[in-house]
Amino acid sequence: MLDIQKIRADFPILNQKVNGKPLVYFDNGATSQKPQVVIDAIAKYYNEINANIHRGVHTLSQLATDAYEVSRGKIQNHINAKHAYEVIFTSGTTHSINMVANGFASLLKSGDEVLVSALEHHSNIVPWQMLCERTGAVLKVIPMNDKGELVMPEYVKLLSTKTKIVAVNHISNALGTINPIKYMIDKAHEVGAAILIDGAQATPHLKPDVQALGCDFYVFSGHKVCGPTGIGILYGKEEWLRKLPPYQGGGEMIATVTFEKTTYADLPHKFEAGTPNIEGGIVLGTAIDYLNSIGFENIAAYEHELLEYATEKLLNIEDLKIYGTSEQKTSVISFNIAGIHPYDIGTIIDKLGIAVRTGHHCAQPIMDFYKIPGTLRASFAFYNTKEEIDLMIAALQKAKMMLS
Ligand code: 7TS
Repeated sequence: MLDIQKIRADFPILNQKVNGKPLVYFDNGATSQKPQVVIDAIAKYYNEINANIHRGVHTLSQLATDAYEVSRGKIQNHINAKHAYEVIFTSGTTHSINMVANGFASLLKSGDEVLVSALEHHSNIVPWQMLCERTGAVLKVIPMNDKGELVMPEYVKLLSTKTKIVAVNHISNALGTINPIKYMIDKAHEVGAAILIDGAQATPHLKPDVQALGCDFYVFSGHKVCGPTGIGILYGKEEWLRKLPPYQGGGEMIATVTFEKTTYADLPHKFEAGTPNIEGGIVLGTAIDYLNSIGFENIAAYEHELLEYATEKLLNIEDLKIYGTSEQKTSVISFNIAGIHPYDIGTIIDKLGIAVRTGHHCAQPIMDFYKIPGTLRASFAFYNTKEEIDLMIAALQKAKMMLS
């Protein structure tokens, strides 16, 4: 059992009032709030060890380098990567996906196929479209059903020896669907395709085991797991990271440079050109430690309780429809009230202190599927409470009265 009040005390922002009302922060899918240990670790880095890494012999540079590499090791342990050098620091999920898609440009030819799913965030669609435009490869889409689940028999039918890479999210940001990724990874490998898992929405809720999953790439963002913005992870299997060309050229990614030829540094540095987000990399390790101290099993169990509680309460509101009713679902609820634009409701409940996201959630194809302009999305974290859900329900009732 989690002591939620004790956990809430770790997050100074949660004590705030917004528009004169206590803040109810239900936009965790967009970004998580930060605990004091993370905020302190940022200050500590700049107060005590700020220096560039991997280049100085001086003490501060060594301290910063050590802290950065210790953090890489923490991420390695957390996701159970075989080697620390399979963990590449990036600026976030979007950057990680672009790095892989860009690398595949050297491996694809006209007529090859790339599979994405109907449930993807734009950042797991657009880089693959760009890759297809560059190479003449064809983008194919794994369809979804009304419940917001991917249709596995259709996925299997789409796979062939033409499929070179599959890119699918672990959890949908717009609907909360948890996809059967282990099955999808195994099926991709049966036809010799690589597979990238977008873990941006999964990593706040569960601990992925990349070796047990067997995925070729797993990517996520620091800011959604209680870490800072501007830092993220690209996990890649060693064989793939060796095969892919570097994304950017510059300092720290080279072994030797002459005007005739450059040879690249070994992993992970081959993919980490330039001065990275040093503080972000170090503090991501602090954030992961914090989440592990709470425990992902506890987080999942408690968030599931919040999901069930909120789902039941929301469905009591007349004319309210929930989008995304998969059996396997995380604590994300997308919904609309008939005849009222989600933006109007979002604006009114913001005045009452409730922060939810409104719109297409960077997943326009999902909105097109349901033929709606967007939804309201409440996404819960382990520091939210049932009392906050009650406040949201009351605010929605009020908004509905005002707008209908
Ligand atoms: N993939 C998924 C599944 C996401 O949910 C997001 C961000 C991204 C990729 C991109 O992550 P970034 O950190 O590189 O921006 N999702 C959301 C969201 O649902 N609301 O705001 C951002």
